[in-house]
Amino acid sequence: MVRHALIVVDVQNDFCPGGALAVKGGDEIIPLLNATIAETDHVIMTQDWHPAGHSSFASSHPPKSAFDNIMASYGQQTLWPDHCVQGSKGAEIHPKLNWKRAELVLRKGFRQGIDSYSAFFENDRKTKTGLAGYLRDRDIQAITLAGLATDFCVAYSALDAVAQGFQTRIRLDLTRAIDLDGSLDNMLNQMRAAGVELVGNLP
Ligand code: VGL
Ligand code: ZN
Repeated sequence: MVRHALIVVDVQNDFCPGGALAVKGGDEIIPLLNATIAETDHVIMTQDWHPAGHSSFASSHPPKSAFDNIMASYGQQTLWPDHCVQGSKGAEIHPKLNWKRAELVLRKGFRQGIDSYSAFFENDRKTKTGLAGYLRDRDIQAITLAGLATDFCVAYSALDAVAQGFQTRIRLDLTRAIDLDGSLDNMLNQMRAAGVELVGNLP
């Protein structure tokens, strides 16, 4: 029997309508996500968790604006509105999500100078979050990814998961995208090429 976990990425207030970095329809996925959580043995959630003044915030790089790019020490970095600040309401997991069954809540993006889209490696592509080791220690070989946003944190996590040898599926119907400058098509193509199984459809 292949042991399997559902990884619910960043379903936090700030990524839902009304939040600081709202993903269109971000909260629409919650009812079906809850039904899926209820029938899954092992549930892991991630939580984007930035210190105030984080280096991924446009406000830390005047006169830059949100959605501009900068060259960070580790490469290109998109700048975002201030979001998911540690301890804020916006950083909380959405109250309608059934978070109680989460066996692990993995926080990421907590280092001042590095962003982390992926649940496995930070944006320098070297710093590990520890998730691969956790999954291996628990004999989990297959994962399904859902959550926000399809083309950033979910896609980066999926690409790292296959590269780490996990059997990896993404439930597109349980994600919603930011779609910045073609990022959705670009990441869907990269995931297909890498061997991520794409299941379901975006609206
Ligand atoms: C995310 C941009 C910045 C995400 C997080 O969860 O997809 N996107 N921080
Ligand atoms: Zn973030």
